[in-house]
Amino acid sequence: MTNAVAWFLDRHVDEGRGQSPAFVDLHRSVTYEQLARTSARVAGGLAAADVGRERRLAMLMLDTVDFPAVFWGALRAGVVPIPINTLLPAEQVAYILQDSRAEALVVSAPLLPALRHVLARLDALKLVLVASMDGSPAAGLKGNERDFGGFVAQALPAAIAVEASDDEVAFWLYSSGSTGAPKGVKHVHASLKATADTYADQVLGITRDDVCFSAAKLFFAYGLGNAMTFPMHVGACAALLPDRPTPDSVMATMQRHKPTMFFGVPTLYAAMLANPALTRGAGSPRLRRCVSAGEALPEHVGLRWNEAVGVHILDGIGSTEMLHIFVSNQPGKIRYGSSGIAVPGYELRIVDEHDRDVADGETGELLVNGPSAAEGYWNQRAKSRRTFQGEWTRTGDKYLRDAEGFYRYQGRADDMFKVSGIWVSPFEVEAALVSHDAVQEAAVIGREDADGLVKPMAFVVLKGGGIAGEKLVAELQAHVKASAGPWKYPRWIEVVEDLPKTATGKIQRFRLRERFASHT
Ligand code: 3UK
Repeated sequence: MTNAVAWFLDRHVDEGRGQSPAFVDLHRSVTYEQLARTSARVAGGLAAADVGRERRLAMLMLDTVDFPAVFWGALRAGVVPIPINTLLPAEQVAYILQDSRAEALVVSAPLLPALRHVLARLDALKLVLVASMDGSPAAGLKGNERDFGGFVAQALPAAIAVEASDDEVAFWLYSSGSTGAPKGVKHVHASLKATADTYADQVLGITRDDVCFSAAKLFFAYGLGNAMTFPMHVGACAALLPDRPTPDSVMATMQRHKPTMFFGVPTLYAAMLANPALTRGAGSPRLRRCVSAGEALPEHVGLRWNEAVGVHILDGIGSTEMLHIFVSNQPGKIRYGSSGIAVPGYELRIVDEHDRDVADGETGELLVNGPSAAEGYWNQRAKSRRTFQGEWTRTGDKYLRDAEGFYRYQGRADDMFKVSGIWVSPFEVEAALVSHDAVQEAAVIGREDADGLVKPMAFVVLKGGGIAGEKLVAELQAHVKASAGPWKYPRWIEVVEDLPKTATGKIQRFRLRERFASHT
């Protein structure tokens, strides 16, 4: 194989499917041929702007038809796109831009105002393109900012895609680790097709007639497969929703585009079940597959969804490091409350602390061997060596294999946890809390809410040993939302006199966790 753009995009045009719809969003739709053309112009424009091969292009983009145009345009030119979580505070986006030394940035217009103040200090950044939501010229641009649509219209299309080997790094995704700073995960060209050949073909059974809708956004590895590479693998279509995925916005999208495949996170499934407007098919009479990933799907959510909607949810575990799902429930082979079995093409081991395989029913760390493992972390040699050990990738997840051979999630090997499918590092929330004047010390754990879904809970020691009124609690929550990220705020805050610590002063979060019925 060569450059991944040849398989996912150009092949469809060459084989006469150029007029098939590829993506549709709230304002626009594009065919495979239009996407091929636009991406060729993006590639030509990048070359003209002297953003060279192997240089990085950051994408802070909401889900619109421009997203695939930028991603494939970059690959066509050999430029490395880096989709970034659009929910991150500006400082964290700045960290990623700096760490990756991105030379170009494409930013969705609604996200620009909050980001502007950090852009000036990024020396490597020489091209800032602003994409409106509907393709009209972006308004109110300042300094060297350029309208993305204008950039595309003026660019000369690149004649051909650059040659790339299967093993060449194609794109990066940033993943947050337990020590806070996110790590650039480098993925090669062949990995995109590997996830499509394994999970999309053999678990989902995707076909050209499918319409994919992922509530999880394209900037996540999960969304990138669900709503971009999987449909493009077979010449199918994806419906994109740039807005926040609430039960209402998701159901409206289901009714409008009648997808056959829907991808969400457990929190969203639970919220939709709580919505009285939920009907069979969740608004789409053609719905045939529902997928959940990002965190464990509580058994009762799966069962209730199947009863109400009439379609099973396939829970599966994936990671940014493995690009997509490698253990999954499969049509006709579902155990709710488990992550399922190995996806064809992937091998699994569960090992103890000496890397010896454990017996069925015993808990250990899950290791995975498969074709889509990342090449490593950018500029993080020690972490790369710890995670990518020869053919095996360490997941950092505790699992057991039950008597039937199904893999059951038992929590993280570290203190990290997931909220709405997105990583939360307790360190990061604690740092945000102690940056508030009233807080002396803080410890954060994941705690299950009434639906069995994990949310942050904080234990804080106040300066001067005070107690927290409702006003202070609300203030601390707003403070964390603004400085760490909106999904990271503690839903519960308990004031304590001191925190449990080891002799060396490390907070013993497990002692706090023991007080709550959470397995994380
Ligand atoms: C946890 C799960 C239990 C687990 C992802 C699908 O979530 C994805 O990638 P991330 O890098 O996080 C990876 C970690 O998330 N996890 C994910 N799915 C499940 N835990 N049950 C699940 N079903 O700790 C894992 O190590 O954000 C999901 C596809 C691609 C992805 N990148």
